[in-house]
Amino acid sequence: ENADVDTHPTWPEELARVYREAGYWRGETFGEVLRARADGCGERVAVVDPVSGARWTYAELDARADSLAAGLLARGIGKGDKVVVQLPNVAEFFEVIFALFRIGALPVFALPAHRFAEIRYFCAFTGAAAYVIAGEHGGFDHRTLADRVRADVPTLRHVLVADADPGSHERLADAHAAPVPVPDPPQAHEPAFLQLSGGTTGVPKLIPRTHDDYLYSIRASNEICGVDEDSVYLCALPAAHNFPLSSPGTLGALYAGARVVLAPQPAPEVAFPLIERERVTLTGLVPPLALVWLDAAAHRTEDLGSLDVLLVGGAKFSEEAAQRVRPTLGCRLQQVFGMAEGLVNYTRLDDPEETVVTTQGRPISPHDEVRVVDADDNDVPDGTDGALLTRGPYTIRGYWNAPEHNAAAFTADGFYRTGDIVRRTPTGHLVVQGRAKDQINRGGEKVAAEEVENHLLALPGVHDAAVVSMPDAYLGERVCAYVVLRAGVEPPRPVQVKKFLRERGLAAYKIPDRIELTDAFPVTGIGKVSKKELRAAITARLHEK
Ligand code: J2J
Repeated sequence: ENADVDTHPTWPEELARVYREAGYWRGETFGEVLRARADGCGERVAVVDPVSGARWTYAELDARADSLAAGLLARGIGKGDKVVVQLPNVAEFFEVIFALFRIGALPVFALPAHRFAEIRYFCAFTGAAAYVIAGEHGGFDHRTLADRVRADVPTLRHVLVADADPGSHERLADAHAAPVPVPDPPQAHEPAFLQLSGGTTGVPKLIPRTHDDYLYSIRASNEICGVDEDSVYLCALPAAHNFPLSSPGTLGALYAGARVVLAPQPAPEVAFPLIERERVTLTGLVPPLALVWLDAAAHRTEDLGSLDVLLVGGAKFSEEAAQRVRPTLGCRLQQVFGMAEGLVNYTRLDDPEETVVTTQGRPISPHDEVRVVDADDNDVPDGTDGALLTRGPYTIRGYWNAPEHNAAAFTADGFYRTGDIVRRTPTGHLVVQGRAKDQINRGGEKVAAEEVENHLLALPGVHDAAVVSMPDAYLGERVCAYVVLRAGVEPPRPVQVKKFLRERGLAAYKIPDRIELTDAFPVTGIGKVSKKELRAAITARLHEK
């Protein structure tokens, strides 16, 4: 599984030229952007971390990125190396990623919820040279996990811990050194990092995003969401996720010379006081959290008057909930339908209210090509449901080192098959109608059915497994696993199955919420497991009660 060479398809040269000439790709890198802000507005506060009390200015963040870059180079980490970054919402996240951007090493963005199964895979698959963690987080000791991964992955030479007690590893704070010139700085057309795909396959796919393409999406997002140097962005979702990172997210705020405030948790008890104290102007939430905020706003007393824009995306936001945003939170709503692979759609701040509450927005760029097609890839008329295909100036042409999967996930002419079923309105806005990919969207957290099925098949006594979504009033969907046992096997209790998966090191959000034992799976006409029937069966069962 460990590839020696980095490969992935990229944009054809004639289109790359169009994107450059349109001014989308400006040949600028993230490291240079931070330097320019440090030069232009160095004394302004860039990052606020209420847990550590850090309030880093642009000049400080810039200096920290430089000294960490020097320390990483001294440890033999340099251009093209991969570094798995698994940090919660702490200021160090930014010094780490900007240090890596500066030396041209690629952060691999893990989520705090990931465990041994995911982290070991990211490290092994990318041949990661280092892994950056926060000692303990959410009651879990990442240092111990790092020990296990290190024993398993020979390329992993460094574990850096952003915490006072690094255990058997090295303290991130000790990895800073006197700044040195970077020998071989990255170029803007090269990948800046590997982002995680929501995934539909047995193992997660990695997404190479270039400085050029990502900076374009961020700059354009800032314009669409009204982000300027006076904005204050509250990062309430996990910072490494593509939505809070780039839509317009923390990187949008930093691009604008604005301020990022890091919420250690998205709960209203934590986030509302931060909004009041730091005069937050915009933030992004997944629909279940938006619901919690809407309910909490009725009884909490904090002044949320500074909040101007709430972005909601990652999963479908219901029209009823969308209608409550303005009256309840006193701010404007922007729906955002995006994906780590690229394409991001926003409702516009000047769209009619009807459009804002009933659609998931329209693409960022005039150069985003969007097709809505039937099963034979023929375009369907506006207003008709179809599969969404897209290509454009910030949508990848292929996953990192995944040629076989790329052949299925992209058309021959480079359109990404999003797996989303949408309808296009006459104004070009998209309404998400469903999904044709084998994935569960658990309140914005994506679970690849096949990945969970593979883990279930490792449980002794399991003959077959099929993982499907089941409806849920709060999360939209939850994860249901149907399991067929071998003949004569004593049926396990659901808690035993869940415990088995946890012990294998699967992230908590992927552990099935419900386990259904069955004798056989319904099959389709061509003999495949009919997930449609399984979804219908579990939905009916839930309604029985
Ligand atoms: C329905 N489904 C949605 C929405 C994403 C901004 C916002 C979100 C993401 C993200 C992102 C949806 N309504 N409003 O990267 O920059 C589902 C679709 C999509 C998948 C992508 C961003 N917004 N989705 O969620 O890579 O199925 O990115 O293809 O995690 O989430 O998931 P992900």
